Amino acid sequence: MKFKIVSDSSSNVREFADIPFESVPLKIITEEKEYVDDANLDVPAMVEDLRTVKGKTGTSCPNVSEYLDAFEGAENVFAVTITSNLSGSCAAAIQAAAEYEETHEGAHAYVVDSLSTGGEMRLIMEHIRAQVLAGLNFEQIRDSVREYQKHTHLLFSLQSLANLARNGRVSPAVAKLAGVLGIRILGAASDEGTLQPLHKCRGEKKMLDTMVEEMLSRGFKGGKVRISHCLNPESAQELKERLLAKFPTADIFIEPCGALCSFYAERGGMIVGYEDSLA
Ligand code: X90
Repeated sequence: MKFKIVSDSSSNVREFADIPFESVPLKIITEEKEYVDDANLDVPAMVEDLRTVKGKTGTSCPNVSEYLDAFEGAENVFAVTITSNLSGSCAAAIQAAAEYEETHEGAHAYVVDSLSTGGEMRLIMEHIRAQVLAGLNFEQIRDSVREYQKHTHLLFSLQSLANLARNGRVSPAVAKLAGVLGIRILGAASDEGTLQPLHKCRGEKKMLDTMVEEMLSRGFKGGKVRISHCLNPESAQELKERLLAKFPTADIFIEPCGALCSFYAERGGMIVGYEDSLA
C-alpha cells in the first residue's frame, strides 16, 4: 500500500517527513515575470518586487496534468487543496484523481477540499499522515479526514486586501475596510471556504488580543496551532507565547508563507489554522 500526500503550494508546506509528499505549485504572474511557488523561490524578494511592480498581477492554479504528475507512482493518493470557492486548484485535482483511478488499476485518489488554506491544510495533512503511519486503509483514512475537518478552523489578520480585491476574491467594499494605515482586518475562513471579515483592529497588539479571544470563543482548548505569516515572525511568535501562557501543552508551529499566501495575505499578514477541543 504505497501512500502519497500531495498538496498545492498554498499549504506553505515545502517538506513533509515520514511519508512520500509532493507540493504542486501555484504561480504568481506579473506583466514582467512568473514566480513559481516552489522551494527554489525567494519569497521575501518576490514580496519586495511586488511592492513596486507596474500593471496587472495575478495568480494561476495547477492544471490537471501537473496533479497527475504529482500522483504518479502512488497506489493511494490524498490531495489536499486550497478552498474550491476561491481557486480552480481543487477542481483540477478532482479531475486528475478521476483520470488517475481510470488509468491506474487498483489505485485510489481522494481530494480533500480544505475550504481553507495555509495552516489548516497542514493540519489536515498531518492528520492523514498519522492515520497512514497507524496502518489504517484508504477508506478508513478518507472517513476520518471528513470527521477531522469538522474540528479544524482558520483565522487570519490582513493589513491589506488589495490583491484579494484586484483578483476578485473579496469585494472592493470589504477591501476598503483595511484602507487606513494601522488597521488590520481579522477574519475567518467561512464554512463555504470564503473570507469572512470579523473585526477591524487598530494596531498589532489589539489584533493579537482579538485573535486569541476569537480562538477561545471558537473552541480552541490547547490543541494544535499552525501559524503562517508573511514577513511577520514577531507577531507569529507573540501569538504563540500568548497561547502557551494559557495552554502550556499546546502544539504550536510557525512557518513563513510561500508565494501564493504571501501574494494574497501581503506583508504583515498572518494565517492561523487550529483545532477545536473536539478534534
Ligand atoms: O487559483 C488561484 O489563482 C489562487 C487563488 C487564491 C485566492 C485566495 C487566497 C487567499 C490566501 C488569505 C487569507 C486567508 C483566507 C482564507 C479563506 C478561506 C490567504
